[in-house]
Amino acid sequence: MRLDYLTIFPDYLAPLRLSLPGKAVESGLLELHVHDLRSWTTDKHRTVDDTPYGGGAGMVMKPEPFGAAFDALEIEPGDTIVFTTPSGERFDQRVAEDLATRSRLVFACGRYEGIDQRVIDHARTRAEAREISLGDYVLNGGEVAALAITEAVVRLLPGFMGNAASLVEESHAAGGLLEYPVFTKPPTWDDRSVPDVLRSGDHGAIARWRHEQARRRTAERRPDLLAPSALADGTPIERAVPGDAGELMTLQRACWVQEAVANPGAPIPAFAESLDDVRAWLGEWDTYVVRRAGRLVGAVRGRLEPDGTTWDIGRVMVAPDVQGQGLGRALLEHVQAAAPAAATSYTLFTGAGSDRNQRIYKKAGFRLRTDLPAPPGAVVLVKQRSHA
Ligand code: JD8
Repeated sequence: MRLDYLTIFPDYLAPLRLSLPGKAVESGLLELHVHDLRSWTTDKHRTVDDTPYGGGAGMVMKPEPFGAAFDALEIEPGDTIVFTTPSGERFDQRVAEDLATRSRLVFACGRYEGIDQRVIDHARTRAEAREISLGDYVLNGGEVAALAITEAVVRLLPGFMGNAASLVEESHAAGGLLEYPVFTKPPTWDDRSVPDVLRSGDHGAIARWRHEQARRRTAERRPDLLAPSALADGTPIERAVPGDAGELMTLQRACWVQEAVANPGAPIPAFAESLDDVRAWLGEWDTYVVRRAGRLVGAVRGRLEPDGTTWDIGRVMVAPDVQGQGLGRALLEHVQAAAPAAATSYTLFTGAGSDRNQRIYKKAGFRLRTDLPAPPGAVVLVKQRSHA
């Protein structure tokens, strides 16, 4: 990837050479070019700004230097010009992942009151042009944003980060949760000990603990990052609590009575479970419920398998009298969105004879996997998680 920066403060971008490992530049993975915009001025004062048409405070950056710079840098259609600006699209991990697919980014860093609009309009005629904001606060120029965007993008380039696995776990990847708490030696410091589970060697328990910690942190600090918590009609999708066990048992019996009648004698755990059984699994699964008029009418559960990367989905349940309204699909989407960042695939079981359910899951992107073990009378469907 080639990175160009147009700025009137080239020294501001000197940290680029410190923060991006030199070996990435030496290996050719990265090409960095910082340009002083004044190189493309033509007057003796090297003027880059002028008073705003229409009046108002401050100065506006003139279009000519940018135009001359774009020509000199030979910017072409396959390039991407990034204008950092408070009025741009909000920069986040998804934008970083998108920009990381480009072969060349040219950062146009404004100052003063901003860049003459005709520069942006011109840029759109010769390349992809993106106006990107670092966040909802006002800086004095675009260089800080260019540095932040650069770091977030470059670290995603294949081969840049030594341990690619750490990229997968990161919280803001694919709409994930906040980071879980991390610990290192010594085992006790300031009379504070590292959680026992992290020293247990039980990778499944560790993954579940980390997921729960991340969920708790996210719910406390950034509930907006949690999976969409409502149906299209505004009905909330809520986390089940232990007190929901009775209604969940009733719902699952209602949902499976049809299957039990259709398949006499078939083993249907969901139909046979007691209230204590439901209470038990409620403590092990992330379970989500939907209520209508105070009645529990839909539920779904998910949990991370011991491998730490497979999100196990189960008990997609919709009360028989409200089926056919898209509630099952919404619950299935919700439980996928709620999967932890570490999850790379989803898996679920359904009745071997449940053609309708299998059609629904296949339509949702799941694929039948007859090569994988399944409980008696059931089949496995799997879906790879897309990080789009
Ligand atoms: C580029 C000039 C200053 C902005 C008058 C203050 C990004 N998230 C962000 N906040 N601020 C910027 C940003 C600010 C800039 C320029 C980016 C060029 N300014 C101007 C308008 C109001 N002054 C940014 N990315």
